Amino acid sequence: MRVFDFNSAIVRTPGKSVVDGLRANAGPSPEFKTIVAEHQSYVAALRSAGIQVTVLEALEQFPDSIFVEDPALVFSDAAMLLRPGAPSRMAEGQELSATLAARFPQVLCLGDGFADGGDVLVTPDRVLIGLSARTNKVGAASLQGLLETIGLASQVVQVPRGTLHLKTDCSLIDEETVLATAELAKSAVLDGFRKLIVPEEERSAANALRVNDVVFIREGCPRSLDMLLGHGVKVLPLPVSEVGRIDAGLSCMSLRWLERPPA
Ligand code: CIR
Repeated sequence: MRVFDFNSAIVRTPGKSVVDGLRANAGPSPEFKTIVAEHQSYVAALRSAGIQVTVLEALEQFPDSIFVEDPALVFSDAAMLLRPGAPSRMAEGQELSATLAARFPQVLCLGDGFADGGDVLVTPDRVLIGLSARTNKVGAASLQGLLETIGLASQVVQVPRGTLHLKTDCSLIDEETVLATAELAKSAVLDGFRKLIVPEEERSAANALRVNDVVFIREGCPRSLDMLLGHGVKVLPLPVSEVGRIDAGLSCMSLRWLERPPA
């Protein structure tokens, strides 16, 4: 099985408060109706890729809670509740715990420090954990310990300064290839991978998402689209301009895993 083979996902419906989601830079606020439409096309795209999607209720008290990727990490054998580095997001994990407990054989909890799922890139031979403003050294070390308990090797890497998460700047396209910003590609973080580098004016295309045989990319990034098509993968452009206003993209709106049939 490939690390991007999935049959199950969890998403959360956006609440009206989503327009107050965290963002690093000032700019126009996102429009609620358009975020809802973007979320719906994302869910439809997951379903069209063969995923059974569980849609959780909106949580108005947590504006960023549609970005379910950050407070948890999921694998076939275990789910992990993380400790998001933004204070306003810290309690989002508790809101997921019953859902995860009902679906996974075990739910492990990060003990110390902070770690966001957006800083975690699962690759065939190791899990990369990015140090960022949201994931600190203690959290990364604690996460390495949890991963070890389920037999996964990991490596801690540095996210470029000013970049929200590791996966803001890169995504796994196939077992040997990553899509990345030039800034991340020139560091040693992705050594060993074939790198497809997005043009500077399409930086946000680096947060793509491989799901089974298709790669979701941000709509409106023609050069990145051509590069991926030239690489020989099936690509589905999706609208994310409004979630992009609150620093989000394609990976962050779901938790994805391969649920194995009972033995
Ligand atoms: C935040 O700043 O936490 C949200 N506004 C965006 C989170 C995006 N998460 C991700 O890419 N994994």
